[in-house]
Amino acid sequence: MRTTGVLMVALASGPALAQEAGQVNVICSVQAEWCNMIQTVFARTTGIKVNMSLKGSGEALAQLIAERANPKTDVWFGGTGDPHLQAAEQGLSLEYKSASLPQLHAWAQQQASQSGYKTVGIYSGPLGFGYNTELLAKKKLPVPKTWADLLNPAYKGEVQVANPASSGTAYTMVATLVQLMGEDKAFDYMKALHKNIGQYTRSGTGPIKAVARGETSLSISFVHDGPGEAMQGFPVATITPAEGTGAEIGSMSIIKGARNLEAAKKFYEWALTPQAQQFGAASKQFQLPSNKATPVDPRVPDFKKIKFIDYDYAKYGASAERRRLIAKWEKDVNSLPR
Ligand code: S7P
Repeated sequence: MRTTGVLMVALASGPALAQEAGQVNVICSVQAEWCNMIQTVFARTTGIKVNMSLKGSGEALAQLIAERANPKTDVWFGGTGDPHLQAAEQGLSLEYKSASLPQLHAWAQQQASQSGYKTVGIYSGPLGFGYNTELLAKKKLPVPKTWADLLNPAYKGEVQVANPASSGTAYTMVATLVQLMGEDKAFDYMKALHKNIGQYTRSGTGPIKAVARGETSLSISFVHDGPGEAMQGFPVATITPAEGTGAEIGSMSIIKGARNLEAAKKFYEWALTPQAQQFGAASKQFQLPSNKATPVDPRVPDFKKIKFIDYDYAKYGASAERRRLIAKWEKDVNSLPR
């Protein structure tokens, strides 16, 4: 079923309730089309108004820390799992055990249990490379197949990745490399890679959009963000590195002190249903949904074909570790000339 088909069925399946059942304030960390779709459908089917603000994972966590004394957010939907774990550790999110937990994949349940049920997995997606097929061919550059390939001097200025201080995607890269290579070698690697970086962007989704639009040849990105760009007609493809890679566990948390707690719980429960989880693919975003009963779109990356590291979500989602690695990246990598 195509995008509009799923949306039309969802809108037709519930009565258009008057906006009298309250409201819920949601920070949404997936891309705009998905956020807009769930905002519309949830409001239409429950009568609860959704005040939605769009923010990447790193920025969302910064906002929640800033509003800790007087929370304005009820639910944080989506975004990489590490900052959700940090929010849990810092007491920013509320313990809540959904009755739907047994319906979720083990990785989503594990995200919940290791946070003390202060967050839950809603999707997963692998980290890899995006590349512009036309630009690489025009510049006679090879498609990188490994992390090592990205150090090819021919890629000087051709690679974009986000800044780990502002982006959960880029932090996933740092944590992945540290786990894959060991910390010293990973930092040597990132120093070498720095020479090939044209730009560190603020948001994690920026680099693959830049690749798609021909502004740069290569990106380090979540590979599930590739097909949506290709569906718009851009010459973009993705690959995961042969040495192994990490995956995010996109998560959702209810905020401690939520002013609209009942509405927040309704939104949270709804977001874990297969019906709601279909809106990812319906809005051209191809993460693997966490509910085992959600139909999986064929454009979702095939996890069985990807070599994954055994990502330690508890360790790399801990505040002290994230702060330490980001500070080290700023000092040892970002400060170097390019
Ligand atoms: O498709 C959206 C996505 O890649 O973006 C999310 C996240 O907001 C990225 O945040 P950063 O800007 O902090 O990197 C991912 O969870 C999601 O898969």
